[in-house]
Amino acid sequence: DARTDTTTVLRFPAGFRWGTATAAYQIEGAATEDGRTPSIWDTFSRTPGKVRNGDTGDIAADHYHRVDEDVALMRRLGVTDYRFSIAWPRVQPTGRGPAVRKGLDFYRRLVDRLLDAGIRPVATLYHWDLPQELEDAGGWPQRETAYRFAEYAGIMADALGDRVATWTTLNEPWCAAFLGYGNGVHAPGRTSAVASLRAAHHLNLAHGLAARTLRGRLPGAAEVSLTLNLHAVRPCSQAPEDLDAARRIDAVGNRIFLDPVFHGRLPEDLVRDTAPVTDWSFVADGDLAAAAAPIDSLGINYYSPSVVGAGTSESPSPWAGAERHVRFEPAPGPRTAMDWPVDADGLYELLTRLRDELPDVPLVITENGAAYDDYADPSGNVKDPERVAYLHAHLAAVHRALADGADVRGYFLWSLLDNFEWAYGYSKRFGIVHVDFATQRRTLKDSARWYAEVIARGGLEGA
Ligand code: GBH
Repeated sequence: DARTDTTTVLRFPAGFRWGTATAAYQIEGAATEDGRTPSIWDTFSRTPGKVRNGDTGDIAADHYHRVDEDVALMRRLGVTDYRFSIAWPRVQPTGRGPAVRKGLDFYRRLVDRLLDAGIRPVATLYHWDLPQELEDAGGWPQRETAYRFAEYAGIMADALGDRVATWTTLNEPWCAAFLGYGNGVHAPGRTSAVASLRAAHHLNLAHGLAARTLRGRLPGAAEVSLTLNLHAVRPCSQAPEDLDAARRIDAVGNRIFLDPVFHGRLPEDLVRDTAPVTDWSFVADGDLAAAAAPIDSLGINYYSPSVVGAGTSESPSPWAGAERHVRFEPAPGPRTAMDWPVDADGLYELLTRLRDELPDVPLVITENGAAYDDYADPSGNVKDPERVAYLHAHLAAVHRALADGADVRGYFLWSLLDNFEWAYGYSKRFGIVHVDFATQRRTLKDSARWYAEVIARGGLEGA
């Protein structure tokens, strides 16, 4: 028909990895089963006023008891890869000492089911659920936590290293440091600029120590990675003071991780900007070299860009002092249910920047997706047209970046399932599979069927 005549296919490279992503605390539930102890997110979500509607991850999407069903769903979608995270307090409840067998067994079972289904497991070691005991001992602002993390990484490499091909140390250390310890919107809910900078440094150190441990204990072909939520920062004008605002956010949002991890150094301008907060004397000799342990790829989570100019922002702030110099402007155009702007060009900008700055580092989109309300049509189909449009636009941006030389190896859609959306609880739905939390019934949304078609054809229908 006329439509097929005018439709071209934006084809992705052979071997491109098509995945979905989730995180342990957001889907597993079973918060007290089989020896799992509280993480900082259990404590935080049980503290009145921290999470919308008082929601917790106690049950979540009950994935702990529904592994077979959830892997079967992914098999229907045809994904090649599945990115999940391991709950540290399930495996090593106090953050120290020997592993709990039942905790390891759960992940062994998950990985076995994935391999049976022909789906490549991609494991993240830390997606924000620090064992509460380690927080009680000081949490990420203390360097001891980095050593504990490297030990836990070794436990997991020994337990699953023969079957998990890709290991990611940390998910979004920016959020862990600055939302957790800076503005307190995430667990553990502390509000201290110096604590957030110390946390960022110890997360970099933890990443590097864990990457070295993994490298030493995994088979040669295994891939070691890190996932960052890089901020696509745009100055609102080319005026020097607006450019300087963008530079500050780039320093404390992006280069604070990129420079240690890929170059073994701290950004000089960051050290200067944060002089009123800290002299960085918690950085010991050798830390930055340790943070720069070689890795095989960089994961990028992208949702929306930030437009900034000279001015001030509210406090408590996640920006470690930059809020006294930087104003965030509402970006124009449509928004998701999170009120985040829909702007696929930001993803293209990020990927081409990394192509230029880190030309030898393979890139993987480890999260991209959107929250929208869905609705059932009269025949019970779950409709989510805005999500399909969002995903289409962002995959087209990835395709454009590939065509322009960015080395993008895969795309993981956030998220497989509706889940516990952190401070928003269950009020925001990111899944391509609808979850009725009262019954735990899963129903594919239109976006899931659309994604399955994209994967099957190896690309997008263009205009
Ligand atoms: C990811 O976080 C998480 O990895 C995932 O668990 C989560 O469910 C998903 O995204 C959806 O939220 O803080 O001023 O810079 C993304 C967190 C949200 C952090 C947007 C940066 C921008 C506003 N990012 N946020 S600001």
